[in-house]
Amino acid sequence: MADQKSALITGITGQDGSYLAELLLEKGYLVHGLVRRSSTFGTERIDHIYQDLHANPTLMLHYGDLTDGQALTNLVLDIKPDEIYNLGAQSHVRVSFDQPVYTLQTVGVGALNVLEAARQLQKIKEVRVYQASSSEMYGDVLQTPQTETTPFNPQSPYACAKVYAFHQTVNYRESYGLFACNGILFNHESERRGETFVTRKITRAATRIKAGLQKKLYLGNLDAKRDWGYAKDYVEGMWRILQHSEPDDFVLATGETQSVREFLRLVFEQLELNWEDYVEIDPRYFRPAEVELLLGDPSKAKEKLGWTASTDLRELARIMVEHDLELAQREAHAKTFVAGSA
Ligand code: NDP
Ligand code: GDR
Repeated sequence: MADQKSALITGITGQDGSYLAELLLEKGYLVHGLVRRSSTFGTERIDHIYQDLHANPTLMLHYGDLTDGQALTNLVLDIKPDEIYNLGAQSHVRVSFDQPVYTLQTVGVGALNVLEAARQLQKIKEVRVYQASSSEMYGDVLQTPQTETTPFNPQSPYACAKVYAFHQTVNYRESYGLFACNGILFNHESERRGETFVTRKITRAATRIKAGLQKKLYLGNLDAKRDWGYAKDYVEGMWRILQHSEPDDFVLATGETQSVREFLRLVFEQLELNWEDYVEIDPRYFRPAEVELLLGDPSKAKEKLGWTASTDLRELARIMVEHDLELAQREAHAKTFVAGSA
């Protein structure tokens, strides 16, 4: 198809990358994904859309790493995508305190490598770049709610690296006329969320407790407040950002904020359990510096992109609990089966 659009997604094996790949395939794109070589496949989130390489696929995976700029540029010049979505990152805030330099390399230098590759491609054809910026950049917030003009005040190596990537994205737009955009996304979760992020940690543990597989859940700061949405809604927003008539930066958020404690209550209540009977605080999950409150103002995205988050926290909790309960029940069944046959 001569007019078929193509896109490259870094971080395609992650939560957002997998939903974005599905969305772009539905829209008729030819989708390329960057995957890291590992001793295991690590493609669980995209296995259901994987296509046989020998059957004219619309999804193609390429080995690469954001820290290898030369290989990234070679790939981009080879596949010549119309759009690049840079979602790859060491994305765990707590872990970034343990691995600050590596986090900067993937999040900061990685984004710069993507921009450089796009700048080379731009000499041949127009390309649009989406940078996965984060509400973590607001850190110890200087203004509430946070908008596109709220100053950044990062509180972790991860957030500092994202601030660097944000400014480089604006810099490439202004210096080279690159169609480069930041989506400043507030927390978004799903049944595909990594299991060490707090929402999924809670839904996995609560459902395993319900199924008799676990007794306790250890957590850190329950008072932190986040603006939590559903990842599926947010990848639609990413796509809209790149379809806009001009390159710009947008906040994507729900406009509501809730504490970790409130999310706990919602999840355990759906399972007819009292969270206070199961949750204990373990200081190892505290962070050297904490972001206490995030609340986004998504007005600009609503006005210019027609985008709004359509899933509230109760519904998000319901979706995640339903998914994880089935997982826990399967796990419990497998255990009984093994015990029974021993
Ligand atoms: P995940 O942690 O689920 O996915 C991260 C992806 O990045 C994975 O595919 C991972 O590959 C890949 N990756 C990690 N390091 C490298 C590297 N060196 N080279 C290439 N790929 C790499 O993150 P999410 O899907 O939740 O988030 C997507 C992006 O959006 C991230 O940049 C994140 O920082 C940002 N963000 C996320 C928000 C959220 O609430 N989810 C909010 C705001 C921003 P592998 O599978 O091999 O580990
Ligand atoms: P966050 O997400 O740091 O906001 O970054 P996370 O779910 O890790 O933490 C949210 C809040 O919950 C508190 N918390 C705990 N967090 C974890 N992970 N584990 C615990 O046991 C625990 N107990 C309490 C945290 O202290 C924090 O306040 C996510 C990532 O997806 C980033 O990549 C993204 O940029 C931001 O969201 C927006």
